[in-house]
Amino acid sequence: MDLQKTIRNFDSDGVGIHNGCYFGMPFSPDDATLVLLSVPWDVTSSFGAGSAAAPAAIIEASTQLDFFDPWAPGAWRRGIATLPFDDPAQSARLSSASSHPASFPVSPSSIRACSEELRPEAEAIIKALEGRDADCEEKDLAARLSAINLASTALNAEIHKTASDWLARGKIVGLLGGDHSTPLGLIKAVAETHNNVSILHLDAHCDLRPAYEGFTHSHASIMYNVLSDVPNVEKLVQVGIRDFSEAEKNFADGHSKIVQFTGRQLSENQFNGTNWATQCETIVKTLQQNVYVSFDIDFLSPDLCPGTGTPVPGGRSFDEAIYLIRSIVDSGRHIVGFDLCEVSPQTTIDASVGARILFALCGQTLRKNS
Ligand SMILES: [Mn+2]
Repeated sequence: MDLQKTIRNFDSDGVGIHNGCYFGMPFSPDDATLVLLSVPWDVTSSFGAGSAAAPAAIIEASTQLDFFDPWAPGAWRRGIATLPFDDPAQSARLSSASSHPASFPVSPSSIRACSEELRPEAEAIIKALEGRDADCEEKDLAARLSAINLASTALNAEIHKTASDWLARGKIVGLLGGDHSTPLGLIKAVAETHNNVSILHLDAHCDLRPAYEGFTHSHASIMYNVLSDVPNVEKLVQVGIRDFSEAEKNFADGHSKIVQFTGRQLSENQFNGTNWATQCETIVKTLQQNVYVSFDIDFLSPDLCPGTGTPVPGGRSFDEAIYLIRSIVDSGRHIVGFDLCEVSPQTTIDASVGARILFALCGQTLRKNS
């Protein structure tokens, strides 16, 4: 079915339909301009797990949305499709079928199952590191770590391949995590496809730690890994960060590609009379023509994401976040890909806010991009 026919047959003002797709939308990946890739994976979450449940919960919550977006009216009509991913029943079957946690390579249909099998291994490592399990032997620890690192590498390779295939077909790809380790393969694929790519990284954290807790693909290492593995990303602009180590701060200050706008700095400017629109303009000016948005939900104030693994006080409001994303497109720049990570649907607020951020990201991405 072609795009126009699909739209004609779809009642966008009707009751939300549970068809397994984000927003209950009717588009096939072939017809849509934007495809959404779900990665239900949260193996290395150090504090609170649960973001592996985000894609399913956001799909569920997203059918409640109304489609009129005043800042991107009708943009969804260019088509938003949901790439198939593992449902819980399928994961359970795969999980019981695999005899060892490290059943490689990870296939897209077993991401959640593999994540669930490896999490206890990761928890054992974290427990030992925190001194809560003194009996855990060194070699046991090393074997567990190696299993997790191998699986994470396989996962990222898989995502890179899937994303590259869709990008080669002229689609824009958005990714739904999972924890913040999940978008590395997509970022790589986007930077291989487009020139002049900057990353706008919205987060309470810098995620610049090399191999946090021994995990090479930790949620806390994503931007460190991007800078070392994806040299054609030309700029990393981090906004809203408010919980970071001195080592990360020094690393960022000494790195020619990194620009930071800390949470405190944004607040101070605001207290001194610089309005949010002006701050957004300043931020966006540091980005190149093609922008990849990496959105950690903990960028927002914790009341909007109470379930997320590492909530941090401060944080921006919902409209401030959307206005910043809108400013990218207002400036004539293009959004060439995005991810939304670390939504942990412990409450209805978490999934509902996640779904609405996702819809706004889709709307701005589709608004002027061509
Ligand atoms: Mn974060």
